[in-house]
Amino acid sequence: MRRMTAARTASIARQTAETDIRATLALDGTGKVQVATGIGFLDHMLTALGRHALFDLAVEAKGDLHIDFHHTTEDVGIVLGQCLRQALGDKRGIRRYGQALIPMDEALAEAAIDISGRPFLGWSVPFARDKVGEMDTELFEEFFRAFAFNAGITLHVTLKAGTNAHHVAEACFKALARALRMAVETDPRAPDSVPSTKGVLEA
Ligand SMILES: [Mn+2]
Repeated sequence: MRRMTAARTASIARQTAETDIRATLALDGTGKVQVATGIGFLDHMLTALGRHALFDLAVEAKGDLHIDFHHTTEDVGIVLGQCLRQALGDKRGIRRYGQALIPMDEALAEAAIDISGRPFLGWSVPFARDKVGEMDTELFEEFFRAFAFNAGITLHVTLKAGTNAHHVAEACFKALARALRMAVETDPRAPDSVPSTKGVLEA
């Protein structure tokens, strides 16, 4: 069966002493997003991620926010990464590579992805402020790393310009979204092959 018609979806529930998270992901969606993590700004970012990747995405997280937002942010990244890996299956027919350069007012962020099976995060995104809303800006790197490592992708995020922390974070999530959208798309020239000279992309 060609990937165009296969259901590229995932559903994962993960519970620890720190967080309880349920997520569903459909790669070939329409950008329908329903998220409730208890962290307003993270909900805003995940909404942008799903919308601009044209994923259907649902996330419900209950975390130990009385401590801080670290566990919940990182664990949502873990679960979404696991969802991406599961939804991609053997990666047959995908474009594999994706990149996006996304402006948001004065901010300009670039994301480059290789759905390689080799987890890596290159993160060059300085923040001028420690917080955006109630969220520590250092947590964005934690989210992106958890996502990349659990998805099994190589991901580089580079800030080219920007001073406003809200714009910087949002440009990074939108760049991730558009790069993902490109990388997971079916390649019409090779819809039935795994895009690797090895013939295999590690699941
Ligand atoms: Mn915004």
